[in-house]
Amino acid sequence: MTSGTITDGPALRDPHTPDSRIGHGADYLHAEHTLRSWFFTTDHKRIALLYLASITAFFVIGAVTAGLVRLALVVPDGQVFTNDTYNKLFTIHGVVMVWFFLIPSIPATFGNFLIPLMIGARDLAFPKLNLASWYVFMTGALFTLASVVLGGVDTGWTFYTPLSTAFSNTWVVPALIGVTIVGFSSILTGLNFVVTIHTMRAPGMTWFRLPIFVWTHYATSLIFLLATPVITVALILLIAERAFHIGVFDPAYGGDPVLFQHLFWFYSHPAVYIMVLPGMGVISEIVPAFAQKKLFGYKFVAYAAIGLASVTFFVWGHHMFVNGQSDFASVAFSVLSFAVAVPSAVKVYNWTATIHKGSLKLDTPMLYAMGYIGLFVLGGLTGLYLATLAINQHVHATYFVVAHFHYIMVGGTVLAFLGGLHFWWPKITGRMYIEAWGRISAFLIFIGFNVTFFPQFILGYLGMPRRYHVYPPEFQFLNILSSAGSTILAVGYLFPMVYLVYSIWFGKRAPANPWDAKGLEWTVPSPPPAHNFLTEPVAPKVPYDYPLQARETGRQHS
Ligand code: HEM
Ligand SMILES: [Cu+2]
Repeated sequence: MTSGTITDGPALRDPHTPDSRIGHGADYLHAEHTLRSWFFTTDHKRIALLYLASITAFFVIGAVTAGLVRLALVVPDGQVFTNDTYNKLFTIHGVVMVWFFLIPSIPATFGNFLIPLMIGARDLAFPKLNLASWYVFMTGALFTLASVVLGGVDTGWTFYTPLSTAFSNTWVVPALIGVTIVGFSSILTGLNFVVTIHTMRAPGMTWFRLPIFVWTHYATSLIFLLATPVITVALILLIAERAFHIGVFDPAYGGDPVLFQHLFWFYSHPAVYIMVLPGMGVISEIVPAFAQKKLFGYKFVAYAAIGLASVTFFVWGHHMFVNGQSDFASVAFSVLSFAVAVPSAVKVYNWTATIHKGSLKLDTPMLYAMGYIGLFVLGGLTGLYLATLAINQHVHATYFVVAHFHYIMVGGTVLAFLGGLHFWWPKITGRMYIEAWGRISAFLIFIGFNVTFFPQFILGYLGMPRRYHVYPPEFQFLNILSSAGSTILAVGYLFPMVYLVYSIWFGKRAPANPWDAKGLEWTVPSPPPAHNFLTEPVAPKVPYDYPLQARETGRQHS
């Protein structure tokens, strides 16, 4: 890091800052006020907030379309929307949630905000590139949303050929261009994180003193760098195929539609871990803080992040068990998919062991963390069902799959995102939210989520296909239950949007470390100064230096 400039408080301050601002610490929020200072900022913390605002807006679009899909499914005869509108609704929902919410959510907001603070750095390695990533992201997202305004897309978020090339009459090309552009943003962010973590660590911040949050973002960045180019190429080929019939995927021109699925899932399965690993990083920070206990098996948790990031590249074929690949390939992909359970289970066991005999504080972030662990376990176990060849035959492309991936992605990523948002909210904004409201909405979300998605496991098992809105009347009860749950869930999501925003103006001022948490980000004031550290940061000798540790069990903390 650029030590030397970081010596003492006053020396760090911008000489042009008026004295009145130095009065309240010239924190990053108040360092400058103009709109220009936000849209051309190179401060990783401000860029994090640009992302936070953007992904929140996209989440709202995704949530509203989900609500409409659930509304349509209340009746079995498909009379609420036309077939065409229904297809467009679930496509927008999936596209927006995956590409514009889930993938950027934790890395682009908390990763951006926290990685430099956690490793004791002034900023990311390439601050201008960081700002450029946000502009690239917004350009891509607006391209795709333009296709919605023009008339919508009906291919599903997976853009499978030949539907997306030969049969769909909708605005596939602008949607694809947007998603392709957003991929570049991921690549730039991944590059920035990898270089930052390698080169900008404060003196004494060795690899095995890094918070797990940083480890998981390192692993995620490797996936960004290695997998995203593949989807970029696949989507460019798809655009070319649709526009010029070049014959890569369309059999009529000598292409192969299954090839698209290989390329798509070679990225999109690892992308599941782009969504899940950062969430695991968040949980690994929250659990020790609210148990006041060292993270159990730190090194195993760190290795498990790299393990997951590696194995995830070898399982894409589990999406294609019934779409034409050799039996040998299917067996291999099935076995490899089971292997993913090992590092996942390592993490779950280590969080559980950290909670065990801890001195638990059940504040909002911890409620989210515990909800996360439960839902992730259920999502993960049902993944093993799907990886089993014979069971997959039965439940492929049914609501069982929809339930499974929502347990992983909403139960996992979204709960971790909300847990992290509450955990670091005092640090980000300098204000406390009202704890009672936080707990109420955590409960609503947990209950609403399960009422929405658990019935879908049963629906899928009974044979209700995904992406259909006309279904046999005997499935109606479970569908109504699911739609009712989604209403509770929507209220649960709405609450934080209100009370968190309220807290920005009316919340109590936050101390530097409201949770007695460890980690360098808690040593700086809330909100942090524009330049992060007023004095040279000193890396803690042990990560997660909490008072309690797992000695009672007779095991040595690693
Ligand atoms: C408000 C809660 C939500 C409800 C009620 C909901 C409902 C649905 C429904 C009904 C489908 C269509 C399934 C089908 O027919 O194939 C769907 C698909 C999907 N949802 Fe959600 N969802 C919700 C939240 C989310 C969230 C938060 C995410 C991601 C962050 C997400 C990601 C997806 C994806 C990726 C698809 C796949 C779309 C496709 O198959 O084309 N959902 N969801
Ligand atoms: Cu997969």
